[in-house]
Amino acid sequence: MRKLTAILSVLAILLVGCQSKPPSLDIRLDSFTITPSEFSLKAGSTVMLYIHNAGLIEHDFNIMKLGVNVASITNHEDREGILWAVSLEPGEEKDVELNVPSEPGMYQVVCAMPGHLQAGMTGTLTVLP
Ligand SMILES: [Cu+2]
Repeated sequence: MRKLTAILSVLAILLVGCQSKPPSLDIRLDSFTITPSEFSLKAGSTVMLYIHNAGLIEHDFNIMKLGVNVASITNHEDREGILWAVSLEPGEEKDVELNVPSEPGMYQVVCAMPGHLQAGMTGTLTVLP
């Protein structure tokens, strides 16, 4: 019985350990899609994003500032409306920590490489209160 108690204690510690890890989200970039194109995260939380560029060309993943909805991005260097960005070479995978904005709302997500937004690389991050 004592042994069982010991095993259960270890399991409990392991479970607590798991719960303290931030939630994660898989994001796949391809030519020319962002999957999932719509996702929701809790305001002010920390989330691990596992981002994979499955395409044969460079892509990036940008969260636009709240209220900035771009119809087109023609200049990759124009970073003014971008809140958070990561870029990936073909085949590259990155684990990155995202501090979700504290202001709830709909944030546009885009690939800012020339022409990619127009080709369909756009999505929506809903920040939940
Ligand atoms: Cu792209």
